[in-house]
Amino acid sequence: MSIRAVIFDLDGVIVSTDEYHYQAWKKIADEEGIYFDREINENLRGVSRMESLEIILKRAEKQYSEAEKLNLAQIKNDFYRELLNNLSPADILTGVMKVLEQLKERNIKIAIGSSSKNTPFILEKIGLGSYFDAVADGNEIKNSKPDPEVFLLAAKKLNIQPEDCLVVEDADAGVEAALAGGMKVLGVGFASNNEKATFRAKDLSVVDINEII
Ligand code: B16
Ligand code: MG
Repeated sequence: MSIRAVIFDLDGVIVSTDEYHYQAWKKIADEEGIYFDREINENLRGVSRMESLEIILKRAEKQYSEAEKLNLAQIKNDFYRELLNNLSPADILTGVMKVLEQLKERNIKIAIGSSSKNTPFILEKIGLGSYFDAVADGNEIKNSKPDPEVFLLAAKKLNIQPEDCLVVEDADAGVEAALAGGMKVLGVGFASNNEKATFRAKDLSVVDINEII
């Protein structure tokens, strides 16, 4: 297989910020009296902040104006950023550094492709601020996953053709996005059950990247 670059999703693949997203949205939902649980939260994986809010507001009894929605998203993000302050290199998920080092040894390019506008902050907090060859994130795209825009942007920044890229994703929306972009995809975590993924694994600790590419 001609893989020349690996593009990693951030939240749920490199670091478990997904739990902090849940806690912050849960606080907003509780304050607004809207039902929200971990199962509904699974639908927010990989989708943008405003789209996540829309999914939560589907269960609201009242209609929210655009200004109210922007305000709620801002409050959520402020609380989420407070939670992110606890992040450190110790929060990098199991197996991640082993795989990244294996790829560097083989001169395979590595990038981040994340829907999160907090990507630069998170990468700094976990000590990987200048580790990747390219970073494409929610600040630079119009359409979030399942649209392939963020992964195509990462490939473009690396100057590698999409068909030569492998994406590592934890979200069904991210698996869809990678395939729509003409890339191969390794589903981990929640997406390890996604049968559309080219490869699947519980997490990166059980992956020998040299066997895949
Ligand atoms: P933010 P990923 C995604 O990150 C999260 O999975 C998703 O839950 C979140 O809504 C989205 O980022 C936007 O995040 O509010 O920080 O801009 O999985 O694409 O790395
Ligand atoms: Mg993710």
